[in-house]
Amino acid sequence: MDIDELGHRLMGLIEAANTLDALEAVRVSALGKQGSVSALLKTMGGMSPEERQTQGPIINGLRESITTALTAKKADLETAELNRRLATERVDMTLPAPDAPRGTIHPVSQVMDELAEIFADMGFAVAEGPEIEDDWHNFTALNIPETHPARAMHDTFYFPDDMARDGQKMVLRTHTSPVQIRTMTSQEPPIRIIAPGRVYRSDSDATHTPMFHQIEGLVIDKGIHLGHLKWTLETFLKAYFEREDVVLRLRPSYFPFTEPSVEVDVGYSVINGKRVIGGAEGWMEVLGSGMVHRKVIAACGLDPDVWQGFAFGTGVDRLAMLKYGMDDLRAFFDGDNRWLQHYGFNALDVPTLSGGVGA
Ligand code: 2NL
Repeated sequence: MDIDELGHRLMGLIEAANTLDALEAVRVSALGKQGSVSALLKTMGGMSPEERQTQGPIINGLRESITTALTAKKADLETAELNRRLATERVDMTLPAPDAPRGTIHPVSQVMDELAEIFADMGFAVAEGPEIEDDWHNFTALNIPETHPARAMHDTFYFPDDMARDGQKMVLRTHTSPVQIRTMTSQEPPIRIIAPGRVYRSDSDATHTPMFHQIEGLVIDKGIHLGHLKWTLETFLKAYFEREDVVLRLRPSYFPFTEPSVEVDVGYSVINGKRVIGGAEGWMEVLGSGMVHRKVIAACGLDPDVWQGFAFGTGVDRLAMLKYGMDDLRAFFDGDNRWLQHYGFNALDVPTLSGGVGA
């Protein structure tokens, strides 16, 4: 077969190839190790100089034109393949996006948001403070005597002596009262605040964890009395449990920082063997409270003959359990995703009074 004829035949095969695989087979048959064009190129080694001068350009020309034709055909086939895929493989933009894995708002966070919302409606601001406190803010200013059992080593997490600040021993706060002390010493009354946050006690069993969440409330103004305390707590508990039939029972009690001190029970009914808040078949304790002790007001630099107030405190974790029906406190802090998916809240479920705080 002469070179011209080989050229025509290869050009025909290139033209006829209608897949990339077929084209590759043509390339190998021409330019591969055993290829027809490669064989021609090899013959040049045995030629006389004159023969090489005439045949060389023809053979190299053949190789170049075949290479060029292969490249062009390959580009054509690739374009055709792309066009075919563009025509057949469509993305349906109307399909819903796949669900992204979503976390939940922890019930403690949700309840704290609910409480902030309820108390904001009554004019209370949210106050925060350090979790590492000094002895004065956590105990002394609250009229808790040196000998009080709450100060005992087995109840309170104390920092080592060499971490004392201004001669004050440091502790992990055992309640959020020090936040209220800090507010009283830094702001002018009237004061209406709630102080939610983590607190710590050296305690651990089925119903006690070394860290738990507390919320305290404080009102300081002129002429404040127990009636204000009762109305505030009743309004709060009705809004929180989303029931009008919440009944309160106030019992005399004792706290060093309040006088008189009042323990607040809320009535429950038994429905299908379960305790439900509302009615008065039985009572459970939900809050501690009282009129702020004169000594506490004075310790904060205020005149107790001018300023009075009430305060209350309760456990956020327990409030959450009562409203949302969990029965094991320890699960609150395990970080078990199944528990969080079950009891947690949608991030967009922001509590509002108009929507029902726990909606
Ligand atoms: C309870 C009882 C209570 C307070 C907390 C308080 C704070 C200041 C002054 C006076 Cl700054 N009182 N807080 C008062 C009464 C009770 O908590 O059983 N907590 C779980």
